[in-house]
Amino acid sequence: MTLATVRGWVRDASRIALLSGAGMSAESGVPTFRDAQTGLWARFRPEDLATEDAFRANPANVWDWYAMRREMVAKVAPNAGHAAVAAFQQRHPGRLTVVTQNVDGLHQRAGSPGVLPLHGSILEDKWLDAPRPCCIAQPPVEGHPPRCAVCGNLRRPAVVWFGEMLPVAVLAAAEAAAHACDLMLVVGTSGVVHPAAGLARAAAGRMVVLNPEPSDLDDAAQAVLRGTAATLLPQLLDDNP
Ligand code: BV8
Repeated sequence: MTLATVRGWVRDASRIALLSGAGMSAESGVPTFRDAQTGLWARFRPEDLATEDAFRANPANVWDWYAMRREMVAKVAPNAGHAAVAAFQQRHPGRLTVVTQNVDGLHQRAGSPGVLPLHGSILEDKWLDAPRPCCIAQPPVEGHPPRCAVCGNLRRPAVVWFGEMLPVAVLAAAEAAAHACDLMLVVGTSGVVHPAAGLARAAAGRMVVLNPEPSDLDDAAQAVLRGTAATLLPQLLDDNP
């Protein structure tokens, strides 16, 4: 299928779901997890660090990994792909829903409304164990990680770790968007992580993969556009006939 065909599908679609992964933010300078196996995070395997067990075993190590990523995310900006999606949403209120696996907040910073963040946010923290009155009574003591001065409860990144449930309401809204859409654009994901990747296969409408490389979702797609988010999305979402 060509870009022109998919542009026609976008034009004809009344409800579009967009599922994004780490590749959506690659052109903003955020390494993807695939790159992590070779790139900046070569020394860390996300699956080994992004778990509650890893955090409990070595809170400082995991906290510092997230602090480094948070610092990096604070320095980057949304790219032309994020901007094209947000602009389309502003021109066509309610017609496109963003469901993201990313924790970097770049869709939100680009101005996309109603983003469904399946895996939470790297920019926020929460208590590791259910907070007690002492945890709420005063600010946590600074540290790697910060902790409650009284009971020692730790702060942790407000992301969904491997082995943790996704936020129920966010996942339900994402599933509803997939089931209601007549077109799903799957942008920058290897399709390896579940249940997020399953949303692409649950799309009621046509499913289109946008990815410079083959992905685990290509076989289920009605079209695969080999290209990057910042190149393809402005071409797909520009409203021109
Ligand atoms: C759950 C937040 C169950 C953290 C993330 C054993 C035990 C428990 C669970 C499992 C298990 N085995 C399997 C599972 C399921 C597991 C899973 O899927 N594992 C994988 C590794 C097989 N899933 C879970 O654990 C989920 N929870 O199952 O709970 C449960 C049920 C009941 C009760 C209790 C529990 C939770 C999964 C969420 C994990 N958290 N993120 C953090 O960020 O640190 S996932 C994390 O990795 C990212 O958020 C992202 O979603 C994922 C990486 O995937 P991608 O986004 O696809 O990124 P990737 O680098 O892989 O690919 C990038 C793509 O972009 C590539 O295709 C590339 O070609 C492309 N690209 C590159 N440049 C560009 C581009 N595309 C476009 N433009 C470009 N410029």
